[in-house]
Amino acid sequence: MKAFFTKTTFIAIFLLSTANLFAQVKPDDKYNRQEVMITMRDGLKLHTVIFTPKNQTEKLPFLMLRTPYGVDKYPSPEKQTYVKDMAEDGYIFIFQDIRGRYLSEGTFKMQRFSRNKSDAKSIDEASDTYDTIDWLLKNIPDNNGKAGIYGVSYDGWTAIIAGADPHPALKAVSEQATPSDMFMNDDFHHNGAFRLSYGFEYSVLTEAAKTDSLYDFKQYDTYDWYLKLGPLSNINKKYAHGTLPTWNNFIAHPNYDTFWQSQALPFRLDHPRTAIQHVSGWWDQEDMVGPQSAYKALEKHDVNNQNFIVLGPWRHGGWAGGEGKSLGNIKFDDQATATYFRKEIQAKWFAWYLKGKGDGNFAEAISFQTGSNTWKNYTAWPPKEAVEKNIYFHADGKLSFKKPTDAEAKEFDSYVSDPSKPVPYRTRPVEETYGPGSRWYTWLTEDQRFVDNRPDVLTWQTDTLTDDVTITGDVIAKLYAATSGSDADWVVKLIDVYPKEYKKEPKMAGYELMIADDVFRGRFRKSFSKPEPITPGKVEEYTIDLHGADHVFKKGHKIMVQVQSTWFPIIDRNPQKYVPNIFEAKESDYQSATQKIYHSLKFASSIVLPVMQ
Ligand code: PG9
Repeated sequence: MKAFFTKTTFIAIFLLSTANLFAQVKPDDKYNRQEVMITMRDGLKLHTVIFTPKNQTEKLPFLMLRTPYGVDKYPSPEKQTYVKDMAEDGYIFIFQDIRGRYLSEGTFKMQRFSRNKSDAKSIDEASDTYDTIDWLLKNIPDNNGKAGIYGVSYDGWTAIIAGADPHPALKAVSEQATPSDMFMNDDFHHNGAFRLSYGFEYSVLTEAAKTDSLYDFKQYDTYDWYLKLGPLSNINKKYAHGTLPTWNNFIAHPNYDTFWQSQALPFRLDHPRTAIQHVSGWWDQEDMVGPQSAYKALEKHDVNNQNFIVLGPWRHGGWAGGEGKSLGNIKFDDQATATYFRKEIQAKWFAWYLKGKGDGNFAEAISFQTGSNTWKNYTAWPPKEAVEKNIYFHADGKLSFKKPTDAEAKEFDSYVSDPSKPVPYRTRPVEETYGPGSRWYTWLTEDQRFVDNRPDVLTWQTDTLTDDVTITGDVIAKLYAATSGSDADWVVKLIDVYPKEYKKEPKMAGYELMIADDVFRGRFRKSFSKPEPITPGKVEEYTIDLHGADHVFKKGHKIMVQVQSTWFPIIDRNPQKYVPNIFEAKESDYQSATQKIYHSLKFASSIVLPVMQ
């Protein structure tokens, strides 16, 4: 394992102004810095950095971030792009290393979430936040008795968990890209399909050492490494040797059992106990769904209207740094979407809930609609105005809002899926996730033409659109499919195809941009807890949640759907022969299979689109 700054470096470079990256205290800093070890209820101490304004003239709230990625190098808050706007307004900033990471004591446990409340000494991330706030209120003078918490991803998760069981002084939580359910979506699995490269590399990142570490692949293109790995059991046999608790949990819990369910936010959250803002990126390569599903879970019980959602054209954490005028090759008409979020949404929201500043008028859902590139306010998410419309697959690669008839030329299209030649999920080289030069951050915006001619990827597309088609809300694929094997993965991608000639930006002509996509592991079609083999040759219906979108397919563009059965190495290879636990599959279990996607009157595969009228 290579131990050096990895995710921390990435986050630091991204969030902080680079000139001040490793500066701790500078004469021109607007904040004083102190470092303390705060004692938790079980006696263990957490490393905490506290910044107070040098010329504080009023009592101020605390604004906290709790992270596994190391806080020691954070510069004065006005020099951190992410919180600069709030720093200029004045808060007492608290940055804390969570248990077992960097300079805090104790042992790290992935998403430590449910203490035994009958034991006064029992701890989790919520109790650690509670104890920290309690200490701050008593020990840091000139506070106004209120606290807020924010953060991206793991730090978003520590924020939402703090809010699920809050200290009474915790009034506002901005969870940004929290994972919500690690079996159904987010970092470790999607619909039961295992996120191999992320699952392995993140286990190493956080569990191989107390500080971030990268696995040393000794080669640049990890596609080859993962392919040569063979069956998943080789990770422990050859490399990890049982030392990574999270990897061991993947093996021990191949199905949606209580291990996964009891940590999933929809099972844990009841009603909002503080004001809460959820922030999600349309092209978040790690936790796009988490905030949407957490918002949904809380919204059912939001009697005091304190649950809000913000959706934007961002990658994972893209709103926290940079301007947000583009993502990968996609441009947003020169609009600084990330700057806007930080100044007009995040800063105003905290100012209202922690200081009573502003008018307190926040839309229920704020979304940057892609395609039209406009900010929208909605009174509900998904908005009630959207109407479900199926767009159907047809013979000859056609896609249309008309249902297939009996007179279609053929009932299905087929391809051979060979696990020894899996479709890369992004263009090679597939750099290690957080390694140097990695293009991981924008892969969801890559031009899908790179797989167009593969024989194991099927494509359907509409004629050129004569009017805009706006979709706002949840997108669902209804696939009727059969396999010659006894298990199969189904990857479905909804794509915006740019015109062949595109004067606005000539090099984007013909670009194939994914708008919604996901994978479904066939064994879970009836139950995620009790997988079942597929009967070879039998047509089955698969309902695949492709999640939210707010996008305009513009007049002159086309709508495309691609279907494939491998997406490697982000998703592990399905052996395509049913085995009880894929983590224990043998090399000989991996076999080719013929996949058929139906588009007949009886088996009319389609995508259900939330079309705005
Ligand atoms: N996506 C990362 C993560 C969060 C929570 C658990 C595991 C991974 C992150 O960016 O923090």
